[in-house]
Amino acid sequence: MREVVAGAVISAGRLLLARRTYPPEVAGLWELPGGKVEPGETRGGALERELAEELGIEVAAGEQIGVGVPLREDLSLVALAATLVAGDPRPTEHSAVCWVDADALRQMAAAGELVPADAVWLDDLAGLLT
Ligand code: DCM
Repeated sequence: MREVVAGAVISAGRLLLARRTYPPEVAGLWELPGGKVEPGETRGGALERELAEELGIEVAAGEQIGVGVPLREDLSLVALAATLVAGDPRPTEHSAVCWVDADALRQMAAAGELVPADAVWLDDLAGLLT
C-alpha cells in the first residue's frame, strides 16, 4: 500500500491551492499540493520534500486533516496541515497557485474546480480557515 500526502498549507489565514496539469481527468483542477511517500519516509517528511521540489517553499508538516481517501486499490491519499516557514510558492509542476479564504474555497468546490478526492475535505479545510 502506497500513500500520497497532500498539504493544507496555511499562511495569514489562507489556504494554498495548486492547479494540476495532468492527468487529463483532473488537469485544470485545483488541489492541495503533495506527492507520494517514499519507502522509509514519514508522511511529514515526504510532504516537506515534495513542497520544496514542486513549489520551492519550506513548510513544517503538522497533524492529519480529515479522513484518508482511497485513490486506487494500492494507493491512498492523506492530508496534513502545514505551516509556511519560508519562501513564496513558484510552481514547477503546476500551472498556477492561489491562496484562498473559506468563502473562496467553498465557491471553488461548488463550481467543481477542486480535484474530486480533495473535495472530501472541504468542511475540514474551511474549519481551519475560520
Ligand atoms: N492526488 C489527489 N489530490 C492531491 C494530490 C494528489 O487526488 N491533493 C492524486 C492524483 C494522482 C495521485 O494522487 O492520482 C498522485 O499524485 P501526483 O501525480 O501528483 O504524484
